Amino acid sequence: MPQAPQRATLSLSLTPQAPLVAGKTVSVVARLATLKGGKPVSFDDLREAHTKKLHLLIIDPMLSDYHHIHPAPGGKPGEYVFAFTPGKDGGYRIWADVVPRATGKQEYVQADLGEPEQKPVVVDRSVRMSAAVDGYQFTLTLDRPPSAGQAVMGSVTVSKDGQPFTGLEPVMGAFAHIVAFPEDLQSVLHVHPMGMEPTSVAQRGGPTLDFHLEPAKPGFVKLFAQVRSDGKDVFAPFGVVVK
Ligand SMILES: [Cu+2]
Repeated sequence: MPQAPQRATLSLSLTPQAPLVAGKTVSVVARLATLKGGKPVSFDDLREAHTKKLHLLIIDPMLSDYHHIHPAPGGKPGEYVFAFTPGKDGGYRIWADVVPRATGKQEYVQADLGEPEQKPVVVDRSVRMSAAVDGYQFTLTLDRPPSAGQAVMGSVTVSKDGQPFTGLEPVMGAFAHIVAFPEDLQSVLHVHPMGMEPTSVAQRGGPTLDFHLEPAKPGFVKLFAQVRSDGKDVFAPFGVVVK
């Protein structure tokens, strides 16, 4: 069972170099620092997790435009830069998924990018247990109706042209990454399939990826499964309601 993330010990600030406009790429400077004392946090202060030291999990308030980005170090200690092309106008919420050397524990550091939405946000709360993306069909199954504070076993099955797909390529040291966003955007969950993780780029996975999920609160949760095939990342969206 994945360990519950640690309370944040770091702060994250984000400075887009231009206003966010849907479809337009903007350069963003991110700064990581310790909450106590504001000391810059550089890559040397972070441990690698899933082949990267800093994963940014990015979502819009309508839970429809998810990005997973790995910034490069910037010019100053604790500074990082990345290019971001929003699919939507308005603001985004970002979590830095990191393991500080100081604690050795995974934590999610939250910050907002761009202007928060002025008008009330309408989230599509429909339950979606299947998705068709880029010619792949994805099916999500859960071993029980999800309820708050209880672990649920999930599996995502991938097929192509009606056949089970077994050509999933390793992506960030796993055959898939599942990220869950509760609709209140106060937390995030990043989990990986159970079982053997790929040890070489030549290995292939699928069709079924099993994982654990322990939603903390009741309400609507948007899930994204990220897999890689033919060198291209594919993101499959699902929607579940936690009791
Ligand atoms: Cu990542």
